[in-house]
Amino acid sequence: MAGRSDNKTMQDWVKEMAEMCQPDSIYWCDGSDEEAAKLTKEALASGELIELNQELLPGCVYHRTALNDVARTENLTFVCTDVKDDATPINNWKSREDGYAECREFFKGSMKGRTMYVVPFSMGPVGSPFAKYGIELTDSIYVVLNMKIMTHMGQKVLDAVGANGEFTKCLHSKAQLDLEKRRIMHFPEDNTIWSVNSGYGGNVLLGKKCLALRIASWLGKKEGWMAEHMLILGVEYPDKHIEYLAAAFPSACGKTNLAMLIPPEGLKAKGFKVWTVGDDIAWLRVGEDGRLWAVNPEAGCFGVAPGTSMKTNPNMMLAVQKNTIFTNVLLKDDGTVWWEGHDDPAPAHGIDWTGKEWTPDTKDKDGKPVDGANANSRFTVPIKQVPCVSSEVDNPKGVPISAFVFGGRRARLAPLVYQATDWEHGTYVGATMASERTAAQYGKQGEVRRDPMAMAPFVGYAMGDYFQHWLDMGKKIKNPPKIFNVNWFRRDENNKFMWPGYGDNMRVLEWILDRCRGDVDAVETPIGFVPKESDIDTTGLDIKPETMKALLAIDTKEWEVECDGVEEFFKSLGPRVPKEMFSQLEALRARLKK
Ligand code: OXD
Ligand code: MN
Repeated sequence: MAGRSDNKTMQDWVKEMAEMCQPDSIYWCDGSDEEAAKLTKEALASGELIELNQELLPGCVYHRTALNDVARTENLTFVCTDVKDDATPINNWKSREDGYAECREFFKGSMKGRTMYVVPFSMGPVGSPFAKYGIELTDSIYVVLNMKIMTHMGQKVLDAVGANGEFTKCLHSKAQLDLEKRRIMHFPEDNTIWSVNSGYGGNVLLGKKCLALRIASWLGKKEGWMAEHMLILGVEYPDKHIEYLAAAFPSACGKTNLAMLIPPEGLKAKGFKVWTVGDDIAWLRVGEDGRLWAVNPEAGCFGVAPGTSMKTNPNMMLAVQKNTIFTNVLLKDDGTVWWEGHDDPAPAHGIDWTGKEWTPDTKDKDGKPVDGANANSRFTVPIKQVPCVSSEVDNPKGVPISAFVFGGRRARLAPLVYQATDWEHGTYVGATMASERTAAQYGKQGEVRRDPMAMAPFVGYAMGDYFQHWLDMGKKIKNPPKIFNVNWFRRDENNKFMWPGYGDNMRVLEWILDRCRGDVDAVETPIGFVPKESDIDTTGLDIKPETMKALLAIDTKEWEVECDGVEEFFKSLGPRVPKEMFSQLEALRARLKK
């Protein structure tokens, strides 16, 4: 049975959008499994999806995007507001009027010959005080099926919105997948998102980056809460007590792996366990107890496939054995899938993400080996299939956060871990995060980019105001999380990673949470508190004491250069950067000089 709503505003809006896009028909989704089965069948028949081996991968399907449509297109993503300075300088900006006018041309008649699906979804458990409701209109079955995994979707949302409730108006059309006419537009003042000419997840699953980060960050500033690009995990102590932390890393820096890590043997033997609440986004509110409480607004994971293996992320490998949508990976002859970094050796033959015959010897016209899977190929999987999913994942109240962890990919400079002295310093630490570019964005890989709180592509308003919002929140939280920075990616003079990473990162999390519990002290340095070497448990790890020393070392000369880079960055953000950020910078410079 199709979805039903008596919300007149919603019905009028659907009608108006349909008049512009001119679909052949309109279908209101109810979110049922029967509906998903029917739509899957249709998409298999049209070729939008390919069926995988149902014995080996039950419920799994495969999808290829257009060749020019494999990642988020930040250069085509806009925040459209009345006042330009409310959105810039990091966001691309258009006035509301110009944003609508330009896109209207691209949407006109874009759904001819297709069905418009009306997808009611909730970010956050339906009925939770955190929840935000949205309706996505789309002409893509791939989008509908992904939304069913990634959000809480269906009739229950229409019921919760009721006749008068608010919802974010999301419009998506693949149109002709024309890169020239691709636009991802946010109208925070109208609680509206328009996305056209793309079929890539980050651009078209409008509940995720568009609503749960860009629009939500705007709402959070207005309403006094936070929408952050953070995983949420719980660490269970031997005494069964669970401490939660939230961590922000730029795209494709191993966030999904960290969210579901398996502690190394020594720590497992001590009784530590990790429980996953979320792998990408956290919404945080101040609770009655004065702590910050977090929910994961999503219901699924949209993870990067290459590099995922039983070594890097066994929980995820187990999760993606059923009911998973694979996008742009290599399709094997037996109807299963493979990607670079998979546990299995490369198959002798397959069809690559571009739809071409592939063997491990395939080379491009310059003689370079060709990958079978796109570097940003993905799997979409219900979070409940992750074996270590937290029992709190649907708790409408969320979980209390003891620590915030920031991190980036820095070959030098940042030590393995350090702790900020207080909330304001922590805000500075987050604001000055930087990382090397990854495959999740178009552009040159390897280049260093400043990425405050890993939110550079996702803050729906001016970055200076966002820093101010962090400072304002600090004043409201009586028992704020402690703030840390980690760097798993430090390299030695031979350019080799010094830290093993993956499950061994638990050794660092243990120190972080011990700091929160007041169980361990630290060395005070100009940049913050750093562990004593002996306080990171390296039992069973083949790591030399001098490597540990190098991992925790601070080179004041390098940090002085970093300060110059930070100053330049803050200045580039214009006059809205709070003065506290500049005083933090000057205080750091003074400490480095001492
Ligand atoms: C993601 C991203 O897909 O951050 O999560 O790009
Ligand atoms: Mn992300």
